[in-house]
Amino acid sequence: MSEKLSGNEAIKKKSHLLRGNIAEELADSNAFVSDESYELLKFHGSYQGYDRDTATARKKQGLDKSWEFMLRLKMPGGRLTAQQYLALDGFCDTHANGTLRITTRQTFQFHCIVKAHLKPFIADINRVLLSTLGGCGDVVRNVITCPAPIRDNIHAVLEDACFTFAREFAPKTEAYWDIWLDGEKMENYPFLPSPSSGEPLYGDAYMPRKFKIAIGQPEDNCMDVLCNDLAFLALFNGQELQGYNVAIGGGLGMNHNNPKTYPYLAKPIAFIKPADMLKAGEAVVKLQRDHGDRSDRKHARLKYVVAEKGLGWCKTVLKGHFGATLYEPLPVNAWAIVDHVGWHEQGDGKWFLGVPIPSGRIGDSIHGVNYRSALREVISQYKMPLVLTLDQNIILSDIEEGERTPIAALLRRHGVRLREDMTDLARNFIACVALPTCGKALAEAERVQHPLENTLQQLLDKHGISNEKISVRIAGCPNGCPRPYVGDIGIVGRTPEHYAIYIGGDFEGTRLNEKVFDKVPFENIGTALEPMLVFYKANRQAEEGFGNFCYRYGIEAIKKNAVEALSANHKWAA
Ligand code: SRM
Ligand code: SF4
Repeated sequence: MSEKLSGNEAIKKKSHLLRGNIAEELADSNAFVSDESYELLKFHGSYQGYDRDTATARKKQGLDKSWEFMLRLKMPGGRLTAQQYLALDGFCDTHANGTLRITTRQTFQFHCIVKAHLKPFIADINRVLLSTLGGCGDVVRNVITCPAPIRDNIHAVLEDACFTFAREFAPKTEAYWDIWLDGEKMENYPFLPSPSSGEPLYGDAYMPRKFKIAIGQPEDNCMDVLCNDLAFLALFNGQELQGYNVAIGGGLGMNHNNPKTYPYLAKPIAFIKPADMLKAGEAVVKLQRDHGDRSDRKHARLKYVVAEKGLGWCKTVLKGHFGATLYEPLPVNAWAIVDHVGWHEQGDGKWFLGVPIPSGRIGDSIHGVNYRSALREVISQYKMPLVLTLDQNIILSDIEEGERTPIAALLRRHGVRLREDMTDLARNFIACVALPTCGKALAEAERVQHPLENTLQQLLDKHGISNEKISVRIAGCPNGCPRPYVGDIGIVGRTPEHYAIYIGGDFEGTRLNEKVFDKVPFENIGTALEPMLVFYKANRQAEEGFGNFCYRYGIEAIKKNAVEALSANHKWAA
């Protein structure tokens, strides 16, 4: 580790707890902010970007980029009320591009906000008791957990743990209220602590990098718990919580062609008793706060500490902070994912409905479907509590038996496909935002989900495997936002209109997949996958998923077979 700190460390340290020059720059006449404020704004929930669709044409005309901001809420466990949703629905017209975007970490993003609207937008969000503080930046990000509104002790425990962490690890700086609300402080904030004049846990340099926490259970790994820096795996005996297996060091970001960066799944390090959960969480945050690499942001996540220093070393440091016994992790035999989309009983006589939203984009006239109007109408009428899922969908809860038919009819009237109207492939398809708003995108993702899904579905139909449960995740770049490295099939942007293809992860999210092809043109993705799917159909065992089959058979063997089957005309298959 070099001694020289990265530029971001100096920016954080001299910012007076995230204040910097943000207030002054919000008031000036520029359409953009400085590099320093760009970094600090992330902690407040916003990224500055520009419209990548128009950038080249504007440059040719001698015009500046069309600057815009993204805003991300922090919404622990994805929970919100009908009133909050309806307020956000209105704000996306007033301040953004007329859409709400559900993220892969259970919250909302808004896009295309001009600078003058940032402050009123954030103030509006706070006035409905939601927040953007810590949505991005080097802090504990949105804490995630199972979204299923099942009214039993298991789900109450998971939700309670999620809210506890969200409250404890929220940044405490007063700068947020001063900048966005002119010092006004909201009463009855559900998840935020009272602001204070210091940051007792983080200190003035905050964390070395983003830090992600998930609370899950092996019986339902719907949040890909092992992709987080800190994963709590709740272990129950019936409804009774026994304690948590703690796993550390998950993270997916990497760079193509830089083997020093890699995706990594969190490694189990200890079992702890229920009462020690918060103390254990704090110990892991302190481990990363003190030992994460602050000299190189590409090497700053906890995964590199775990991979390079080893679990034994990490455990010794944790013990120093923890002070109590860290037991050996308990064995976990079977992992599963429960589908929360569709109709489900809550356990209290009521129902919940998981509504599928392709790529999480809630707008109107999207491939002929009015998602936004549908949700606004149903939520206005029934006022049900809502939960966002980890795969970009939304759950309507507390539905009475007699309300089921009219609710389904209302949604279908706007063209919304319910679970029973869609294939397993469509159900298990995730795409990240990518172009035109994401500054990191090398290729399209969200905007090509629809045609790609159609191509792949036609392939499955052609080969008589239409009903296979195969997860497909497409990302515009290797950062891993739609978690492409833990699905059956990962498709990762490489250069404009070209993708790397990964296979051999498992549907349950416990194993990383591996790259088989590089720089495949978008129109050839189906061609590349076809021989593998044909081989799968011919050689799989009963009930064997595509990723598990590839892993059992050997990724190299699957690739070799595919290369032989493909025409020599395909350079990428050579
Ligand atoms: Fe992400 C950066 C979108 C979940 C790994 N991610 C970005 C940025 C902010 C681009 C940037 O840095 O300029 C993207 C904003 C695009 C836009 O226009 O809106 C972005 N990430 C997203 C979302 C919206 C994807 C989605 O389609 O839903 C997800 C928002 C999560 C949230 O609500 O907090 C999102 N990002 C993830 C996940 C998945 C997860 O956390 O479960 C990962 C992989 C896990 C991990 O953290 O390693 C992820 N995002 C990254 C990385 C790679 C980090 C690394 O360690 O290398 C970056 C780049 C970075 O941080 O430098 C990144
Ligand atoms: Fe952007 Fe890459 Fe994340 Fe997709 S995976 S949202 S392209 S950073």
